[in-house]
Amino acid sequence: MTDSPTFELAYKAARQRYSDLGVDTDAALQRLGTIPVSIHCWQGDDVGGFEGLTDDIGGGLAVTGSYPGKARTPDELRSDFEKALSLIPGTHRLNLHASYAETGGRNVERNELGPEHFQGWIDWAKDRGVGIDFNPTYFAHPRADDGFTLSHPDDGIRQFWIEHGIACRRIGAAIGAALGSPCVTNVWVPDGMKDLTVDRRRPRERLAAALDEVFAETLAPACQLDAVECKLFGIGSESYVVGSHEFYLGYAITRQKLLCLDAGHFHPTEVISDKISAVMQYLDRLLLHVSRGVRWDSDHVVILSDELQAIAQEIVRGDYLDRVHIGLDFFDASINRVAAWVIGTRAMLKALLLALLAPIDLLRQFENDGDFTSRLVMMEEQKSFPFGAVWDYYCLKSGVPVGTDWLNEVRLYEKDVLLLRSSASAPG
Ligand code: RNT
Ligand code: ZN
Repeated sequence: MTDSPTFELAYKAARQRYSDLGVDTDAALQRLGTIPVSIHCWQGDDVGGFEGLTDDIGGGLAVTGSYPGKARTPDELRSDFEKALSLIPGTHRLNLHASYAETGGRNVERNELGPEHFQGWIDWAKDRGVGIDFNPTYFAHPRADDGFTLSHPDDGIRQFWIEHGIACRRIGAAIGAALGSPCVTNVWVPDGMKDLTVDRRRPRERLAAALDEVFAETLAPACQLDAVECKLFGIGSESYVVGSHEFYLGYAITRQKLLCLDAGHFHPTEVISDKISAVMQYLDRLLLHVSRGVRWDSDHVVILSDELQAIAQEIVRGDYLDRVHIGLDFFDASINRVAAWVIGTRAMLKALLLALLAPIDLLRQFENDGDFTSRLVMMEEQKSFPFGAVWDYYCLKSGVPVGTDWLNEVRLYEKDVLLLRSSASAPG
């Protein structure tokens, strides 16, 4: 087994290699430690939530796999999430959906939800020093069954969903106030059509008007920030999505909202990394749903892919770390769910570290000089720089397992906790 002094030694050598390129590894690690990743609660229970309204999550979302041990209660979910946090370096946030309300067994309509239904989450977060972000839930509900919510042609149904949005912003504000850190409340609606539609205009007019009602109340940005998330298509909304990219880009700019870019919500060869510096010309803040689409918006667990590295590079190189909120959005039920959180979040942090370690001054100089040969050589050579030694050292210093050691802890947790969860032992 590699011991701590060996990791320290490896780091020392790596620090020297990087400093030869003008890169300060200590500064990079210090910066990395200040970047929160908003980790989505819904990887822990296959986007189930605790309302029990439907078996099907709807909304054109699909979670595949039946790995044992999914969280069935808020306490189980919090315990699993804490296990994941203990294996991830840094201080991060929880991204919560309205469908994870704790109503004490009572049926509370979504338009009647209040901060009191999230007190358990708030107390827990306060205790552990994590921030919370929030999302109204516009799916997994009988009134979302026909695929329309905020743009629904029926006034009553539309009004119900408007009230849900209003309620969720107030919950977000209460969360932000309680935790002393702004809660980003992100609106995503599934609204769209499976087949060709003859009226693309009116649903969009209704959506814009409904959103204006949702956002009518002024809430302190120190507590609550609004985001809107676009999408290209979903299952059952292949031909038309009301809240498309152009729709929400225009909405976010004109209403001064955050735009949410989900990595899986564009054409398969389109990447969000290239969109960051474009939309940031016009927006104050951006929210990312870092995901991994495989052929479609499949929400695979995030890995250290080229695109993930490009996303991190764009955030770092554009100097956007204080204006871009990094959230994760994936759900895979075919592997251990705690491991999925750890894999995805560690990958995100690795990508950020790689970006922080790039000899960007040198690369910029090559580019400005028109020396594209040196630029390409440096980009390639830096790939085999001892990044791993810096990452290992960061994990060591952060008090989390180095390398694959974290999996042993997940395996133990699986044996002692997750595998004991079966339908027979469902808590009352
Ligand atoms: C759906 C959106 C949305 C959801 C979550 C659960 O395509 O990406 O962000 O994944 O709200
Ligand atoms: Zn998303």
